[in-house]
Amino acid sequence: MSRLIVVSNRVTVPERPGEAPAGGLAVALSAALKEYSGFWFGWSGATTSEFSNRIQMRRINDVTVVTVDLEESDFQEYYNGFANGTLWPLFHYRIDLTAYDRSFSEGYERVNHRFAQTLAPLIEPDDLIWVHDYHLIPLGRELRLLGVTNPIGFFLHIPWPAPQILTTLPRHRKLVESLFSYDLVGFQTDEWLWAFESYVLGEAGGAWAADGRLQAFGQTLRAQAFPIGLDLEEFQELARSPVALRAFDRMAAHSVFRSLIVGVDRLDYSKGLEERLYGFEAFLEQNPELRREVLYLQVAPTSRGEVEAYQDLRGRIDALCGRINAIYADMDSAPIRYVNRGYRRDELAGIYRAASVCLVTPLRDGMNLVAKEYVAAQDPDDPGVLMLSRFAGAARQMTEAVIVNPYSREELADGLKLALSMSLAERRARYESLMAGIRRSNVKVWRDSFVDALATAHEPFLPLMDGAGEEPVLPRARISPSDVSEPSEA
Ligand code: ADQ
Repeated sequence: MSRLIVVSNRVTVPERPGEAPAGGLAVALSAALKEYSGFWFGWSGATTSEFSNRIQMRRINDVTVVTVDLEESDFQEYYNGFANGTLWPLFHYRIDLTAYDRSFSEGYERVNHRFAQTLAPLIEPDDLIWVHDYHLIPLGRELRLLGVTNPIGFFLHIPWPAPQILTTLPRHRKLVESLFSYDLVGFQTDEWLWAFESYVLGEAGGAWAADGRLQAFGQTLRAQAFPIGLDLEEFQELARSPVALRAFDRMAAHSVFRSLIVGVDRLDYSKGLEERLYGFEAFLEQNPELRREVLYLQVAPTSRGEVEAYQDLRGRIDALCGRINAIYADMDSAPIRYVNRGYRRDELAGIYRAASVCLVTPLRDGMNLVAKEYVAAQDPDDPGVLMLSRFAGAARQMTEAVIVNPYSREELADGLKLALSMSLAERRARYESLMAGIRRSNVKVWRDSFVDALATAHEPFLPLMDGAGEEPVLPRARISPSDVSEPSEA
């Protein structure tokens, strides 16, 4: 069997089961890598004053990880800058928060080049290479330029924006062109896939090839949706652990005679936390008889705290929670408990199980694994209700949740009331269908279907010759440029 090399910005394998890695990508990848030989390559999380190609190799919890440090200026321009200050807001439809600085994109290109230089010597002829997420879009092209001819796939964990949004990026064409160095490009849902196809066909002058591949920029690729799932067995095991049971008991004791409503998110503007709080406030306003009957626990650890938009958001959330509690609290109770820290995954499992309702209401989200974790942690005999934004990728699969528009506080308030008053029979019926979907589309299915598709999407390269027909100038092109009409850059 081929080795699988997974590449992502950060490499964060939990040292022990239950420990919280930093976000959905890490959770999914450490689960995916356990059954393959190969390694996980990426940034160590440390910065140095000067870049060096020196790698660190370790084996953590059955996964081999190979890491490299970043130079301080790379970290600012690539990570805080282009990845989290430009691409993240842009891909989540927040052009009002997007930084369009040129130096950021230069840092982004530089780090992708350095990653490729460090990784290329570690690649063996039969390896499959799987690159993850918006930090590393140009990595495939950089590897190709260094002569890597292995199958290389790319998976985007976040949404792909509509062309009208993407074209606000000055070098959008270059970014999309670099994706065509991959054999396979995967998205979470059909919606993000269609947005990508729409750019390629409408903006880049691309076309469909007869075999269903997309062609543009003198190259072809296969694009497909691969919805990410949970490692269900692992998560259910965590939910039965003593740590989870203790967390469950603590939450149950704290919400006696009250229904626990829970939200678990990174403190990120894409997660719709402010809108959710306004919705909860509307619910309290409209349902005075229920004010003492509910406790809303929002767990939201600081994320990307060095980026200004995140600092501003934190200030607004603090103020909003304080204001709502000041209005609706009594001497012995307050409706909101806001916790600005993360919890271990096993503790979260216990908290989910104690909650009658989970609010997952992002304004835009690639998938959202919290929605799936909440359902997986429920007691089948007395399950809670998932309230889910229609703008989360998960809403395309989890149609039996209470689906809401997070921009409407009335809809949030009505949805919450519906969820809290739902009959046991209906909760069970919805839970059964949701669980069937989670079982069907788990993380192993996601991983294996991507890896299989990558192996078959790979095509031998036809070297593209320069004008004189001597040296191959771009050894990766698979179709002649004359097959594709390319409009000039706008
Ligand atoms: P994230 O934006 O990080 O991931 P999500 O899918 O919800 O979002 O994953 C979060 C993971 O981190 C979950 O496993 C959750 O348990 C954990 N987590 C979240 N908040 C936490 C908290 N407050 N304390 C402790 N743990 C917490 C990105 C994309 C998503 C996509 C994933 C995976 O933005 O859309 O679903 O990658 O592809």
